[in-house]
Amino acid sequence: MDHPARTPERQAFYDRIAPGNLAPLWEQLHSLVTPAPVPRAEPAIWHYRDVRPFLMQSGHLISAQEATRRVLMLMNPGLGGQASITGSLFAGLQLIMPGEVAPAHRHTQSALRFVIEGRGAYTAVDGERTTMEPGDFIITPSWTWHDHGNDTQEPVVWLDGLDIQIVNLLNASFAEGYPKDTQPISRPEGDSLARYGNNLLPIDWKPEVKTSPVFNYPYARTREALASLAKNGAPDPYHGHKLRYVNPASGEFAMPTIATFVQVLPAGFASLPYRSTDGTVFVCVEGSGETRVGDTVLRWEERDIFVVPSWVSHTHHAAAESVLFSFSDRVVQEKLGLWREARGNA
Ligand code: GTQ
Repeated sequence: MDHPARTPERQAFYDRIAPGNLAPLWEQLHSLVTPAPVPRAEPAIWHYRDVRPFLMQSGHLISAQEATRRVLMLMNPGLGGQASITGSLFAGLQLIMPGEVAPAHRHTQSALRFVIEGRGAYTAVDGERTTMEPGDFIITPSWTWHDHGNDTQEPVVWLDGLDIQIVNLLNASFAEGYPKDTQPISRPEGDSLARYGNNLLPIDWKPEVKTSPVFNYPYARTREALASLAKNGAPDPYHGHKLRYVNPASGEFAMPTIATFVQVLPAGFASLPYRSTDGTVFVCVEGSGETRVGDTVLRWEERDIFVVPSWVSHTHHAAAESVLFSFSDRVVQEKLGLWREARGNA
């Protein structure tokens, strides 16, 4: 749709009103209110084998202590240097070297951690530590104290996903450091999972926050569920066998601002075209294959990270049996009544 002609008389008017902080909507209406999403984010992939050498170099360049968080941000090439992987979400790869601590702090941004390489590092959230294993999905809820540490002999790397752009859009960012590097531990490891993660809840417990009380969803359990699904029935033609991570106290997504998912695609499986309004970040946890995103083909293998922007039709093709973890802002869009999806070529 064209905007109306810009006659000299109209231009002179626009120039007269500009100093008064005014502008004509009719010059911009159709780029502001578009008939369908026009994401600036592009389909993109980060191959872990290419990124890992840079991550390890960063490990010698700066300590986790000095950096506070040693993270290489995944910069969507369409977003012009904005620290985002989609229009609304931040992603980065965080490295903790043996013996290091990433000092305790808290912020209103929520974070997810998806463990990519190494095992045995810990993250502590509000008085409880959890040991990180590859494929674990770990939550740092808004405004909770958190520090990370690595007492093992190997580097540990995880993918961070944060709602930084959402919080900043709303100008609701608060952050502060803890007076010490590590926070005191008040509960034994596994306490949250035991209390909240077994389809049981403490009798008098009432949730006080919107985030799941389970803060580590261990991969071993997730993988077992996926294996049973794959054995017990046919895959969905669009998603394969796909599950969402839930908050057991509410049945909602595990986090209030970031929706998380995991799916298994059988060997040789090719999904039908699908699109939705939530730009989505995928991690290949197991297997290999490719995802066609519009005209772009993204070929992935284990530990690769790729992004499908909002409303771009895509299909997955799994060469081997594959597991994909993913996250998006779907939970926000659903709460606001904005989320849409389309199956097939609709
Ligand atoms: O681990 O607390 O990737 O505060 C970005 C900001 C990680 C963290 C990030 C953060 C963190």
